[in-house]
Amino acid sequence: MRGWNPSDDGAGLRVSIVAARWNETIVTRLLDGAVATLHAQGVDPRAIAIAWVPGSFELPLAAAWAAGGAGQAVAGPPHAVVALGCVIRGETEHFRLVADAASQGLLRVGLDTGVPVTNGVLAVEDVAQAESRAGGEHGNAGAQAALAAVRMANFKRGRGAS
Ligand code: DLZ
Repeated sequence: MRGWNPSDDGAGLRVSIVAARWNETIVTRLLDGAVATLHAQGVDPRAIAIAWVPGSFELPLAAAWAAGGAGQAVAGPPHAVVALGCVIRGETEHFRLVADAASQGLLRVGLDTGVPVTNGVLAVEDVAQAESRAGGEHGNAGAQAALAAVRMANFKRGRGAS
């Protein structure tokens, strides 16, 4: 039996990030984590496009546009799209609707386009939980989504870890 691990090397990749403005302080930390990770993995800063959208509900459509090349800084469509958002439970069922729409929609964009779309959307009970996952004790979900994007892009282009 033979297995392989896609490379973590981001050289030559174009990555689009779509970020939701709702809970912007948290999402900015996710974005910082994602961008720092992409830089650390060797993605050219000029090949990273960032687009803000109103809320997490809008992320799937924005991801679909981004996957098609909208807003890309460097010529050519992205090899991967990273979606960032933060949905915090409120007093209504709207929380569940927004969180489910975002995750189901992002999955569908990836399946429909074949462009890897990674999910850095937090769905949490409160601000404390969000902070701990946006650079706190539970890491940074934006950084994790960015690394997943590099690995999935390399899976698709057939670059294995050495
Ligand atoms: C309306 C709404 C609510 C209640 N909560 C959040 C949230 O916690 N996180 C988030 O990203 N967006 C939220 N939104 C906004 C929706 O995502 C969307 O922008 C609006 O419903 C307009 O379509």
